[in-house]
Amino acid sequence: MYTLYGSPSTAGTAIHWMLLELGVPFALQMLDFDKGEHKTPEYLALNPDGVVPTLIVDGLPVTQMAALLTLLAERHPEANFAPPVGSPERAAYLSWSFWLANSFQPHFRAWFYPHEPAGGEALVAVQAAARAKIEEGLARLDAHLADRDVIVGDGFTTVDLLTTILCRWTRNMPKPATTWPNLKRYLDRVRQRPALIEVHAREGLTDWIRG
Ligand SMILES: N[C@@H](CCC(=O)N[C@@H](CS)C(=O)NCC(=O)O)C(=O)O
Repeated sequence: MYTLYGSPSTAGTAIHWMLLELGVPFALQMLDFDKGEHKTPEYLALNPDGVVPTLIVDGLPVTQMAALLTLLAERHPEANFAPPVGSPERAAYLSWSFWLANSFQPHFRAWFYPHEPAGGEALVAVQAAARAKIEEGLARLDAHLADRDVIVGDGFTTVDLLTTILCRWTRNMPKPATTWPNLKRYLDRVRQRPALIEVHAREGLTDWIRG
């Protein structure tokens, strides 16, 4: 039994979605950011960064959205959410996972929390730079998807799940991911997945899922 600490429409949503895809039992602790529930000493003992998600796995807290997706894919190999170790697609799977988490995702942190790198100054400049890097990344994903239905191999993997969640975060940005035609085609297909529709319903999210 897993316990997920999340909050609606966050990186926690990715793990919530993955757990629903897998159909495994889990308990859900939704933290109220407005009440600072992610900054209490009890929660900081689980996740020292004071962010979501945190997943309790076999009694121990595990953090980082991308790591958790890969871990869950490994723990439930029958669901085929990651190419097996040693398979031809494994290198591309790891490369895209790390690019999304290490190179692409941090620009979203800068976009949504521009005071962190700027220290309260130059918020506009930080957001402009973050926007440019996010749009550059979206263009790369769009080009990659020109002749493909998924990011890696032939089946839906955690790389697609991560890509979709990050694209969702652009929905209120000046140039959302759906502006790019290949990405739109891809996201329109992913948005039909029952578990993604279900996680929107469970987190009370009504925007974006219907296009
Ligand atoms: N690198 C972390 C980032 C997680 C993250 O930034 N989570 C955001 C929500 S999407 C959060 O908890 N923000 C609350 C805060 O920073 O106070 C991960 O991938 O898990």
